[in-house]
Amino acid sequence: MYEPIQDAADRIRRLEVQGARNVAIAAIKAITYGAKESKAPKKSEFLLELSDAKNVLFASRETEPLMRNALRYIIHAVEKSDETSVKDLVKLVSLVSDSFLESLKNSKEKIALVGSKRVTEGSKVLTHCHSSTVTNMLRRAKEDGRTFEVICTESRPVFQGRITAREMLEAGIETTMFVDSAMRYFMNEVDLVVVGADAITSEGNVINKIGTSMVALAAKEARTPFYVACELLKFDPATIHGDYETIEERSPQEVWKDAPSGLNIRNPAFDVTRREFIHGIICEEGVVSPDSVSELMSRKYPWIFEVT
Ligand code: RUB
Repeated sequence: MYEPIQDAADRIRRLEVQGARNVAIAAIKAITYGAKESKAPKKSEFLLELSDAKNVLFASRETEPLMRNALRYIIHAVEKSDETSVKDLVKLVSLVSDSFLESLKNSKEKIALVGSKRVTEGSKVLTHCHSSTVTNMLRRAKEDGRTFEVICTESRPVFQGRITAREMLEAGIETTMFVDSAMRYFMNEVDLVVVGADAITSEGNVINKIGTSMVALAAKEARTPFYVACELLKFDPATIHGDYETIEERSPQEVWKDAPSGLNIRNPAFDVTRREFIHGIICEEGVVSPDSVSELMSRKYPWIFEVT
């Protein structure tokens, strides 16, 4: 949906659009829409508008480097273009946005192709929250003719696990859901854990829905392979320069609407899973070690270090 910037930012903030990939897609479409609506007379003013749009979208969710990388890439293309006519720059935004969206689609398919091979006949696969990359990969394994079961967590406090459960049932995959705290209880039955990611840091650590690091801990203790399926563009280049990825804290209302006054409630949206818990990152380059991500980024996406 191509919609105004503020509308897109509001929908992202309210989680009507959720998951890093969908957030990035909505933001890319919004900036394209914003560019088309621009009345800026000059390139410099057009760039200022793009920068304002970027700031509004960045603020909608803090822990989303894929969105940040995408928007910076698009704006950078305008900055470095020799074109001065705003009309032509609007066309450029559309062109660059479309090619970014296309590359996201290709990565998703490549991840499905590679990762689905890890889903073996008769296996049980556990996932946490809702990752469109993971559900696409599982659908692919089903389309390839394998029978397996998906086990998913609820993902408190806003139950994204229900989105996963619905999608898996629609794909004809046997699915079981349990409360987040039953994770260790079921882990011994599980053959494979696959989760998505919001961010990858320069150390190869992965940031994903709150609770992911506990899933990884339980998987390690039970010796269950733990994989992350995500495109490399979730890498945050700022982490190379020492910055920490900010972890978004959401409203306490999501946890308890009419909580007694005086009660402190914390509601972090994500946590960090250290690389030593991760068997592999399933990405568009194949199944890679978390240690190799920084190097892969410099080889495959060198621009990421220039557009920060
Ligand atoms: C969603 C979440 C997902 C990642 C990856 O959290 O943690 O695992 O964003 O998703 P939220 P995708 O619901 O708070 O956005 O693979 O679709 O990019």
